[in-house]
Amino acid sequence: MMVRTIAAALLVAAGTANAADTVTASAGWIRVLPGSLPAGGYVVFQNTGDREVAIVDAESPAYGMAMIHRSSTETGMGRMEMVDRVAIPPKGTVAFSPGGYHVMLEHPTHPVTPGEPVQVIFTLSDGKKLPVTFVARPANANGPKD
Ligand SMILES: [Cu+2]
Repeated sequence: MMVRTIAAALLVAAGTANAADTVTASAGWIRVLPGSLPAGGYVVFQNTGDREVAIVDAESPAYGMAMIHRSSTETGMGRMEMVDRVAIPPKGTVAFSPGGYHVMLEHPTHPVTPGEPVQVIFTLSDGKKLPVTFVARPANANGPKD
């Protein structure tokens, strides 16, 4: 009787500690470029929890390689660098957008065409996975719908 009560309490605790539930993603889109050029993925993350959660990795079944990059024009020339983690502050949002953070998607496993949904699975700093559906957009797109 006692043991059962404790087990139930542990299950409840484990459920509320699920940080993946506190991080959501919206407005995901991918700018598909011609040929075999890498595609940039953009999305907005929201953390509704009380603790910082970081994005630490990304993968996609539609691409052989997915990396988290950040673009900068600090030197006056466009360049980008690999990023190990992107922290989403408690009660905060972080936008991946052209000119800033993006998911760099390379080596498509099939020709990705505009309008197609593309799944990207992010790994969070607590080990949880966050699957997000992006929409493929043409090279001249500026957002998920325009
Ligand atoms: Cu990049």
